[in-house]
Amino acid sequence: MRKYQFPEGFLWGGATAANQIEGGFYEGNKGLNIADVLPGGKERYKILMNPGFDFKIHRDQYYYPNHEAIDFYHRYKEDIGFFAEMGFKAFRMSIAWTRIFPNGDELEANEEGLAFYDGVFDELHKHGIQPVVTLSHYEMPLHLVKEYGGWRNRQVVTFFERYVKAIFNRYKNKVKFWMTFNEINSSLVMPIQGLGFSIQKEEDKYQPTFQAYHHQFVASSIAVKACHEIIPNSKIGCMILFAPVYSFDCNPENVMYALQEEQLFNYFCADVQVRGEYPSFIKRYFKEHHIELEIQEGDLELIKEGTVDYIGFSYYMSRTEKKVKTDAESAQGNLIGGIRNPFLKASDWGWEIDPEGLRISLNKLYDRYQKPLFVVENGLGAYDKVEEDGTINDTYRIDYLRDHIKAMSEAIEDGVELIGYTSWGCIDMVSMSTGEFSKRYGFIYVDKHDDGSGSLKRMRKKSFFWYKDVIATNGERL
Ligand code: BGP
Repeated sequence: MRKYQFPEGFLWGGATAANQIEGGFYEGNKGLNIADVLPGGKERYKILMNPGFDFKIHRDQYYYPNHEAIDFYHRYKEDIGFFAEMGFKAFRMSIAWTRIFPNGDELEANEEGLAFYDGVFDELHKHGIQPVVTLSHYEMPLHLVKEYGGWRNRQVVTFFERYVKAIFNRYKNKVKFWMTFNEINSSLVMPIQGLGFSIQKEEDKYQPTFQAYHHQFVASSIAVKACHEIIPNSKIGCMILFAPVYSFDCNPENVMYALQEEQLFNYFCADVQVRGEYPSFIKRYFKEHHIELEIQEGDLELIKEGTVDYIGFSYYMSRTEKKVKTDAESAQGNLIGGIRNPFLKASDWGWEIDPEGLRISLNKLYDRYQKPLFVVENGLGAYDKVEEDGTINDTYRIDYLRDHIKAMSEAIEDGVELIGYTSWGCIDMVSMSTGEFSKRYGFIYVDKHDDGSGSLKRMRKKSFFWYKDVIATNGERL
């Protein structure tokens, strides 16, 4: 039986995002961000996928059903204690941009916000846990959305530069691992969260989206260069949602379609941030969709210089595609579309489960970029049940994670340089795509429910003890 081995110093841990765990909605002079005003429940899923949602109209109608999320803002010491008990080497979190610049366009940073994250980083270091920080995790300041139109407006590059330089200078002795925009490529299907605007008309889908992307690429390059200048030995990565695209069959038309989907969705953003230039395949796409970017003097040089040190990515599923498909064939629940794969089972939310797909993803990404990889999200959203005796037997989650960890070990054997694994949702939190609590990912159960009720009590699940053992044996005991 092959031993599943991982390199010494492998960064085992867990991942979260400010808007999904912190709460502290208005505390510490925090401003509202996009995630704060998206509704919970099924409404959210509709809005994320609905091109017609306009913040100018809806902005004050919705508030997160859970201003307190899981109240990490007040309970972070307790939660970090749990992560330390599991033996975490790394903890992925985001800094909420609006704790540091409540509106996003201020000149001075908000000291209360800076002080909060000082406390979190100090607590992590007390337990020997590396913070891995996402600069923007779907948490763009609402003011920049409403008053500037999100990333379509070039001025946002300046505001982002001010934000990242403030936090790099403040935390230069506390944080070594950074990443820029969470799942930057997801805006190709869900622009609201990443780019801060929604598509009102089909023809708006192209020019504004790719111009906004250009601004984000420039901003990412500025952040990478500033990070290296301010924090010696820092590692800053891009972060993409990666789902390998399978052709439904060996029909060359379907294979070509799958390749084009893979190029655009999986590689376009990463190519720019990793290779430092627009990929050749995008020229035809721009021509066919009448996209002409407004590129300022120096932008392309900046993008060339500001390439990332590693590729962080989320992996939940693969995607199966064919050129001509019917709605009836679609893979329900997969946020990124595609059709059902007859060889795969799906989660309760329709996300297809494909551990081999993670090995495929790692090989594809490493073959393409030959830079270190970091799996910064992977996990199973499920309905967990607290038994009479208080135990939570999430054996299904252990099975899911075990299979994905084995796939990572195989990929390392294949020659892939993999630096860490921060399982998504190491503690129960608000689901990004549905705003629900019932979609649980954590090793730690949080007593909070979709109707907002609950004591917020934390409880260890069966997977808590299993993952602790995985980390203690550096992945050998699965
Ligand atoms: C990713 C996001 C995370 C997380 C994850 C799980 O797209 O980066 O924020 O939420 O999806 O998604 P969900 O919470 O909808 O199950």
